[in-house]
Amino acid sequence: MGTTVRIIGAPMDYGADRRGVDMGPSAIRYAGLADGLERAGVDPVDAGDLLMPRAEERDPDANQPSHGNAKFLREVEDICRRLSDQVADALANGEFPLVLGGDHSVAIGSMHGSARDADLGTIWFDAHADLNTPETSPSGNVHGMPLAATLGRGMFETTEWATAPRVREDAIAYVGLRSIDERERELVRESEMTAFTMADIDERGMTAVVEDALDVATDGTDGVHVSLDLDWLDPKTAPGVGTPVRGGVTYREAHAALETVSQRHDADGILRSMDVVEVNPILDEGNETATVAAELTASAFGKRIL
Ligand code: Z70
Ligand code: MN
Ligand code: MN
Ligand code: MN
Repeated sequence: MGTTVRIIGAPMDYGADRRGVDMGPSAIRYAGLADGLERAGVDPVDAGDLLMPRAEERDPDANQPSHGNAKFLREVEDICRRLSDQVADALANGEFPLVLGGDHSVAIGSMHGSARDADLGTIWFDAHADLNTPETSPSGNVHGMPLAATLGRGMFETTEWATAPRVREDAIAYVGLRSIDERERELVRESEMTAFTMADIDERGMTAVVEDALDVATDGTDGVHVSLDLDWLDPKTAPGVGTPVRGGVTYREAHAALETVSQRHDADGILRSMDVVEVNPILDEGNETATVAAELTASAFGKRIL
């Protein structure tokens, strides 16, 4: 019997400016996620989607004053609390939690759930650093803040997410950064995280960079969380995202990256949880981005060409 992968849909769009990422879980399923996982040799079980109120019914600015400009923070917290429980449940059942976003603020919940009983390493595949705090964010969008929330930075110091100490800052590796806000740059530089940018990938090649990222994420940890933001890819390959940034990774580099993760998992059993986020079907062309998302997920779980 192979690993059971519990698919948890988190159709959350409170963290982003553009409506549409709430349709991500549905689009990724429609693109053949379960089939791809079966072909990879794992057993998918679908837990369905978390229920969430529609953004139109809520006031984006109804935050505690202590949380500054972070829009819909109360809603994000409520959903991430429930998501954290689902992720922890899956792990307690011996299943692998696979979270489908939704915008990237869902990672606050998945990492919190995954780090309850383990020192967690993290690989963050993203064009963006997602390390803004409510103080530094230019947009107020929480999808630009999940790592800051998880690490309890700035105004997030007083939130419950700051009590996830087993997310190990020094075991977080970014891969593919290319769009960092001015004030966020300092936060990245001052952090204990390791940042591999697009320049590193150009210079050294994707597989060498991902091997290094895996070394960072596995050093002294019990397991690795992989967070895959589809805007990591070049917009020509993944046009259906809210914040496309040119100069992203290619289809082949992306597969090489997830295959490298999967090979390390085959050898050492390192993977613990994963999220696939920021697919926006409204902005997509023929569900291409969701299809790439489903294919890359299958690669992460061991699907091979031959
Ligand atoms: C910008 C901000 C972001 C994802 C865009 C953008 C952040 N740094 N994150 N798309 N997933 O508004 O904080
Ligand atoms: Mn992101
Ligand atoms: Mn991004
Ligand atoms: Mn803490």
